[in-house]
Amino acid sequence: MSLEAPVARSEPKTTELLFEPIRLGRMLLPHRVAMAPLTRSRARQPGNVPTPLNAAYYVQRSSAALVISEATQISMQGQGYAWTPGIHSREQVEGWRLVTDAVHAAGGRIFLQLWHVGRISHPALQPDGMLPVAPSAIRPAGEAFIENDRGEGELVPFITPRVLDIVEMPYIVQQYERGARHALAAGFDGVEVHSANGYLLDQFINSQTNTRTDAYGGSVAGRSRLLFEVVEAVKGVWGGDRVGVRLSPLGTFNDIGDTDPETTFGTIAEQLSSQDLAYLHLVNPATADLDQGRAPNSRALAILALIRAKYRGTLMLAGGLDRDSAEGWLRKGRADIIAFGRKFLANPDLPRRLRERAPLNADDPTTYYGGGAKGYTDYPTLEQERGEAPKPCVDDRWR
Ligand code: 8OZ
Repeated sequence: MSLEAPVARSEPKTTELLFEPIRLGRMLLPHRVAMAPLTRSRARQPGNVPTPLNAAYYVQRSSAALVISEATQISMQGQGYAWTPGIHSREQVEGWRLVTDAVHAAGGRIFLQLWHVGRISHPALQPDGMLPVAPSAIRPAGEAFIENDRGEGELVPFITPRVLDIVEMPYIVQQYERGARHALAAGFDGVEVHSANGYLLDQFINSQTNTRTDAYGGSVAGRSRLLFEVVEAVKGVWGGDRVGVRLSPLGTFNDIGDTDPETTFGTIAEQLSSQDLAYLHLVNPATADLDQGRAPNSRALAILALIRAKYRGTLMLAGGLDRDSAEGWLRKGRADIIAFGRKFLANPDLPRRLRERAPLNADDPTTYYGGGAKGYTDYPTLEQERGEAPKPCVDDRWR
């Protein structure tokens, strides 16, 4: 018999950064595979209220390091697409409570994304058929997704928005503050301020959509004033360590653009750095390149490096990455956490699949927006595929 102490047998230790724990504010995330915010347009009508079906969808994905909810309008004025959920009514708060309770019971963590679309809307979605609001009266190219008289989704051309008067600005900030308070009441772990993808805060930030000559336009300080007022108000509700901010430097979605994005977003990143936030979340400016199998363009890599240098807190990055490129980008120090959107949509157990290098389900773009359980809660886990667990028995009766 050996006199040596028995060697403890354990699983081989992974050295992959994707599966290393990381601190986020006051939470300890078990790994670095987050779920990106994804618009799915399946809130109950009327009232844009989250449902048990929505809770089933989120709980299926609760093994994410952090779930970030779909963009959620903070007011009727802030809505820009049919059937997206809100966080401004009592019913919506109660609906979100179903989601947060289910995610927490499954051991997950979930932030709510606070959303005001600004000009990316239409009178058909606005209270009393009013005009959408924006920093400047500039009509976006493209079409709004509304519900028509037959209750179907329909695309209609955007219209020219109404300019926000400077006296209205405190009321915009109050909408975000109320949304933050409601998110707290609904049981979330924190909030992400949606300041990306051409919506209201991004419309103020980008020079192409903001031609104001008052305190909310002009210099980067002026164009980012609303964002920082919102961050201050939301921090007042949550504390900085439970607040994230999402930006999309070099973004063009929703007809947005800036004449000097390096200065604009570099300056904002530097100023966000002293806010002691939970994280800064970037939409990867190289997403289109990566989606098309190309190397990331040099301007995208350079602005990422610039923001990484200016922002000293935790950086989350979303868009276009797969398992190996995500790991590679973490190793290169380009980000600390990787958020996956389309891959999480189609693979409820994505962290496990990535860890095991299991094949991934393909996502179905025809069921991204609207509808019920199909293309929403019926993507199988590995266990279900292998017949080791019952198929998801969620159907439209949940609505
Ligand atoms: C796609 C369709 C509708 C909304 C975003 C909230 O881009 C969105 C969105 C994306 O941030």
